[in-house]
Amino acid sequence: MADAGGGCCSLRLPDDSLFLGLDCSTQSLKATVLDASLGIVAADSVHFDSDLPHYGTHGGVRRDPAERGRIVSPPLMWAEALDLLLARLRPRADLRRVAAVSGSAQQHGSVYWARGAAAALAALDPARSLAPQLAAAFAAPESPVWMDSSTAAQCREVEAAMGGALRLASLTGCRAHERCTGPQIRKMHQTRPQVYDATERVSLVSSFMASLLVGGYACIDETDGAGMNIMDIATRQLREDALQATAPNLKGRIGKLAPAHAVAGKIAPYFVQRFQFASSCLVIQWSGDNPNSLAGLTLSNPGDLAISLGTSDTVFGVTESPEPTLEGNIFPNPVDPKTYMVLLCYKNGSLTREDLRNRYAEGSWDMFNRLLEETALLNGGKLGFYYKEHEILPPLPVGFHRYIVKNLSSGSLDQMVEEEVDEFDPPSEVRAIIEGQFLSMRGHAEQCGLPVPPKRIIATGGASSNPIILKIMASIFGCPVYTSQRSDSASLGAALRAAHGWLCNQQDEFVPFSCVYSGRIDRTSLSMKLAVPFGDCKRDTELLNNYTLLVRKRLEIEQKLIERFGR
Ligand code: XUL
Repeated sequence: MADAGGGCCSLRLPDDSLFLGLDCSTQSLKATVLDASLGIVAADSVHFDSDLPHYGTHGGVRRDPAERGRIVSPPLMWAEALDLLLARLRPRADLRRVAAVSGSAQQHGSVYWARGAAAALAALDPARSLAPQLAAAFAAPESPVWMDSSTAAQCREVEAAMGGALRLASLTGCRAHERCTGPQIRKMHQTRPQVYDATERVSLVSSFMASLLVGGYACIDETDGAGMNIMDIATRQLREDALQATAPNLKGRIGKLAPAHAVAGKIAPYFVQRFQFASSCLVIQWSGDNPNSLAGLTLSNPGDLAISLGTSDTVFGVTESPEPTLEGNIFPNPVDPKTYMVLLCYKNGSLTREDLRNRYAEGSWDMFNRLLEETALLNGGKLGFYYKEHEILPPLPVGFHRYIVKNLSSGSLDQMVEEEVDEFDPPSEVRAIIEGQFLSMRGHAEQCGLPVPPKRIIATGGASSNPIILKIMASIFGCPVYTSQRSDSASLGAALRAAHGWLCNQQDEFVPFSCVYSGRIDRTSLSMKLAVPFGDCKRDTELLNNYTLLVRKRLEIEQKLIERFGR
């Protein structure tokens, strides 16, 4: 029997087994293969824009020139990427030894399968690749993805039908954000009824990929399912009222939900014959990329905060009693059915940082860092709000806004006044984007009930390799910052979840996630590195108090901007 806590566990993964984790993110499909002692055997990736240029994506997506805010990706591209990635992986990892595979995918995106697609999935011919066999399997050749912001009208309709934004958040885990799948499905039903009528099944990107692997429709997992506005966050069942508020005859098109640790099925004969997987290989439910990162970072203690600095910036932590708010998303914890994860998601992440680098630091990260180091902490009260994409948090359209906050030294919010300006000097612009992003994260994390200051932050994603950015993060949050040894925490998390699902299946009951890694963390890819220590000297405490004031001021200004420009 497994132990109940996070301590030692007598369960072992078979010595010669491998566990495959895939991550279908916005820009690429990645793979991480772990052996039974959690060492990384192989890792690889397929980059959508450069490896599959015939789909014409930029950053993995297509922006509709005819409809502002409509952002989509072709699901056929994800299927082709799976073939390509497995072909690349095969010479480097013995796929016959893979005991279980699981995956991670960008959250919220929806795939519309055409009538007859289930039959096509069940009859995949290993002599031909996936793409031509599935070309006719979609009722919509383009899937709306998490970056889409074209559903404002549907969001308001769903919220009104469900008794308001906050009530919807307390019932389903979040208000109707534009990227949430329910409003996206409603829009499909309203604006492209021929597509909705022709749809046999709706998958999330995660369950879409799992469906390819099992050769039939895989369930949506309860964690990623919480990003749809149709699942009851307490019972983890579809809600009749929310389904009705979304689209007619939806329940059958969604199918059943399953826990993230459950088996979706055995791997389909297509993959056995084409890539030499064992026919006993289990496919464990796929889930969203943020939940998989939580697993990959082995985040388990309240007070641990993860900040991922990628295409989207996300902030997440574990809690037993989540607070529904208008800002955050609550998802079931993918590796612990008793707890939840709270997530904040920003659309303006790395692409916006890059834009500011190009404008003010001659396109060079070295110069960007030099400018950060030349400028003082608190940036002389200069607050920047940079939205190159329509932002989710706060809900504001594209635009840059700059303010100088005066009298910060008064120590009192009442005496601090802000003046709007057109521009800062280039070094201050550079500091303002970085400080601004962290001030916003700190303010909103606190509002969602996540502990601030946290005990520690684990930083991941592309920009977490920038030590100067991490130093600013530590000063603003008032805690040490760690980095994970691996940048691909989502595919690593998926590989660990594959092992977890395999163990749960073998034991025929849920076993604690810690059984997968207990006693092995320090010797494996799961170990953390202290990137920025945090002292509690008087200077740091004073600085933290000043940042607290600046956070409050920033949230105040955000509200004013929402009143002026928000919808
Ligand atoms: C989370 C969200 C994004 C995507 C990015 O709610 O929309 O983080 O999951 O892939």
